[in-house]
Amino acid sequence: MKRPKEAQRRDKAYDCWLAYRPLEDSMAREYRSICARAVVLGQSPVMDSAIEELERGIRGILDIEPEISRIDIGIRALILGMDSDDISIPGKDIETLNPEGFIIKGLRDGILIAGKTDRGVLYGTFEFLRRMQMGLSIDSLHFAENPAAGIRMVNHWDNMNGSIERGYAGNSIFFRDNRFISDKSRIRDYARLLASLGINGVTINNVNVHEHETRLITKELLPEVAALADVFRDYGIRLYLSINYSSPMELDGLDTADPLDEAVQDWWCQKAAEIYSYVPDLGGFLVKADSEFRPGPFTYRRNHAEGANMLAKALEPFGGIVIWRCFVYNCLQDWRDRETDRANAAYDNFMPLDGKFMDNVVLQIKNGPMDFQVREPVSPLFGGLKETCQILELQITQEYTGQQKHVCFLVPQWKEVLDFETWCEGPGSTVKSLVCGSVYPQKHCGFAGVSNIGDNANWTGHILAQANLYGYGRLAWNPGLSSEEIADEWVRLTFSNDPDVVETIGEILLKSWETYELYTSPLGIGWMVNPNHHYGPSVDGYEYSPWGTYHRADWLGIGVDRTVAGGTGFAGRYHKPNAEMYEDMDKCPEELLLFFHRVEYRHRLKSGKTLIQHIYDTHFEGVERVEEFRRKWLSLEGKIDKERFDAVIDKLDIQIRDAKEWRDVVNSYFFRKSGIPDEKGRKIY
Ligand code: GCV
Repeated sequence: MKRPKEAQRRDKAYDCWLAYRPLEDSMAREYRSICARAVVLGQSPVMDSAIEELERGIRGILDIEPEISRIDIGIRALILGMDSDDISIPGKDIETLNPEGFIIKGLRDGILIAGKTDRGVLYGTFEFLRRMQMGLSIDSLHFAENPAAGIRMVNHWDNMNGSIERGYAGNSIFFRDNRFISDKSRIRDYARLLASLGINGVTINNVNVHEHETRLITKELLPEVAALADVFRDYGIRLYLSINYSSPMELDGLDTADPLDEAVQDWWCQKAAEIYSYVPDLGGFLVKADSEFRPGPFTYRRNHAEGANMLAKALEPFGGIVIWRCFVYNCLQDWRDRETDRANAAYDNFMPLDGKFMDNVVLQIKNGPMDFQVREPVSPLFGGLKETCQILELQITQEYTGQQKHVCFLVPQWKEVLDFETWCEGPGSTVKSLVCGSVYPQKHCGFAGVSNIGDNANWTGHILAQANLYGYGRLAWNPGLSSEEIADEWVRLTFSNDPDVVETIGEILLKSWETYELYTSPLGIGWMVNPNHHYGPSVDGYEYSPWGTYHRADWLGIGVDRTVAGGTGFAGRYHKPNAEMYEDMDKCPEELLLFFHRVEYRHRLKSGKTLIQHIYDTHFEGVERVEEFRRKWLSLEGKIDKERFDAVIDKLDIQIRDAKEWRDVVNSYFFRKSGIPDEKGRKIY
């Protein structure tokens, strides 16, 4: 039975990293002397959100009620200031800020939190509260920060019937029964959570836009879209809509959606004017076209630049952008065909179009060339595209990484992607610098993350999965943060500053992705999941299917030859020296060996083990590590509240059971294929 809303609100985990717990007295004393008074210079709804947050934070962390005043009367205080014609912020550091940056610094009479805009002040306020909650010394509060990139958005795959595609934490917080949910209080709480990380954009509906969602851009539903945009606007977040490329046909009976057809172009121009009359600051459209049965320009023999530019022209007068996904591949492949390689698809579709997109079109590129697997190489479009606005798409929701039943902290995976050296302009051309626009400066750059939240009382199903949303937001703000720093912050804010808690949960988080990889699909080959829902092992689940996701295991070996010399040529899509590294089996990083090469079971890896023995060993080790997570978690009993303590144990029990299933299915499969026994004589079925 669903719990009533109020009970959900009282769930210990509901406040996530914004719970604002009392700080130990020794640390609190120093802060109290400043935070008893706050002077607010500047007025706007976003400033109001900052004040409300500040009051809430000070009340919770310091147990005092701050006095808020609108004039600086020169007594010791916290000063929140938005730079404007009437308010001048002291010092030169304000000049170093971009419109979303902030400074925090000590003044003779207190602490100043300032930005050039109200959003800067809001982000600065959250940062101040974060540091205070972590018990950092007040003397350390002297710094300026700018976000690394302009687009920092979250994509929801929510459907209007309330379901969420690949959602593992309940139903949508926006929609129910093909209507908008009228109580916006939970959405407001969500906007706070996002703003606390510096997220500034949100698409509310699934990229697979079905019948009801197609109507989001009609008069009937635009007032509701506008009401939602109002909630997010107060937290500096712009709303975006996923649209159906065939809207002119589906909504108004046009006989084509051809982007070069004048009637279609006019239709979109008028539609844009109508949409912006309801939501004047709509961020724009997100488009999945010609992918997994969604309509797109290919139907009319037009390319994706023609398709995207047509929409971009319609949005341009209103300052809107078109975010166009590169997840375009043939999902009706013949598994017998060894030449077509899904890994090549996005690159082959989009590279020839580099430089042909308008500057309000942004290509959204998944981190890997396949589809959010536990391990993939980086998409070669990063470093390939030089003249096109681009953002990196990461999947926060754990579709292929344990579906929020397994702990799998994805920040270490994302860090590997961000730190990947593409060599497109020599050393330093990392994915991080590309998506932050410092290698090929473009008008737009940044990040999109597929949301992992739902209406579950704790938002994410598994409490430890909150760390993925937190980590995504922090990396989108500053991709230079390390996994360790992010884990440390999250644990301190969410649970406690107690060193045992910080160390134990930090260790579980930081080892969890590697652990998940150990007991699932080996060495970069991916998939091996049950079709459709994608949970649990089925080694041949997609092997004889049209989806282009094969491992090609037989009695001798496994892996896909993607070399230029004898395979599908994917390795050659990278710049040197990456192309050479992937091409050569001896140089290829072993964690990606089976992605790039076909390897015999008796082949010896660098560890000296054969491939088959590696598969057996890692699958046994993966389960042992999850059992160790459980033991470690038990050591925290009494140090964290019982509600969250028990909830995580329940999830770890499920993870142990299902990791064993993975271990036994995968090991048995390869034992039966190869006939080679485990050297250690362990039980294989
Ligand atoms: C929203 C994968 C998922 C689909 C998802 C698609 C996409 O294929 O399984 O559910 O569709 O990616 O990213 O568009």
